[in-house]
Amino acid sequence: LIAGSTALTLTAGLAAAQTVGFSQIGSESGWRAAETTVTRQQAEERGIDLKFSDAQQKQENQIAALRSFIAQGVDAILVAPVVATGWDAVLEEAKEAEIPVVLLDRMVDSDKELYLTAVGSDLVEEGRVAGRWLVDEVAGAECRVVELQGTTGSSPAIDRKKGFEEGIAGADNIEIVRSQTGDFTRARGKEVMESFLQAENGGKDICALYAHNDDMAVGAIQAIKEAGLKPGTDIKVVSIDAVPDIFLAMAAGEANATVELTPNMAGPAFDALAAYWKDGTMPEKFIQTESKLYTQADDPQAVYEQRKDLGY
Ligand code: GZL
Repeated sequence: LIAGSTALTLTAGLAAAQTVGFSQIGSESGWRAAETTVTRQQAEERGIDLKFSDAQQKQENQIAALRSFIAQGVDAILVAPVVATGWDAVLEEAKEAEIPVVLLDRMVDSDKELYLTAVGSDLVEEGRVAGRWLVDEVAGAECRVVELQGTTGSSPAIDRKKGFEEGIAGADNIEIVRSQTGDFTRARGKEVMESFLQAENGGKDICALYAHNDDMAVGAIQAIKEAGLKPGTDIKVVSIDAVPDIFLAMAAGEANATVELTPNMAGPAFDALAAYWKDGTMPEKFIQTESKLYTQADDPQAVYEQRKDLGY
């Protein structure tokens, strides 16, 4: 009976355009906006009918969206889970309904059997790359670092913090003296950086900022300038995402390094779903995207020109 129903589902699935529900976190950063743009483009190119839901960064809105997609009987669900915990029940319901779920760019703590696959970067490695860059950059000099963390409880915030600490582990000259969430947004990144500057002798005691994404770094750069200091020289700035505006900052000498995160998570996700819909092919549980370090040596103005129209 199972084989029959699966075959029936597969056949039925192939008949019409596939319908995919996408529960997106929100639009908290330029990177997130680009991921949405690319996902819509990928769906369009593949003839997929995409049902889009913006959760305004609230998990309860994502869970409600998933339940709605299940009720609609979509052929698959994409979800970028805002935080790592609290997904078991709704993922069980999707499994019960035989609707494959693909995680985008963030992970969940739930059992791997509850989702088809996950597409994302090695978030710990991104933090290591940022940490190693700072070790090389300060070359043994004493360096007090402040850290802007991503959304509390999200896998990027947890993993990027862990990775950076691993990256600087061998360098006793580098110390993280303050660390707080800026929720991946420019506004909060600026506000928290203002508090760091006040607490650290007007910023004179801060050698570097590590921000879990470029948007918080861009907000922090504004705060550093308003405090009368030079971002990129008085305070080194290293972050993650490689959004266009961080390359503008680098070209102006106001930021130093970023680790690229591709916004194209949907391409690999839709590829895996196409194979699954076609003949039940089970993908790897984790499809990893590449990360690349960019610094001021990489012609940031040219990189900005290449990226500025990609939907960020
Ligand atoms: C990381 C992703 C993060 C981006 C931020 O995979 O979840 O969320 O780095 C975004 O810009 O808010």
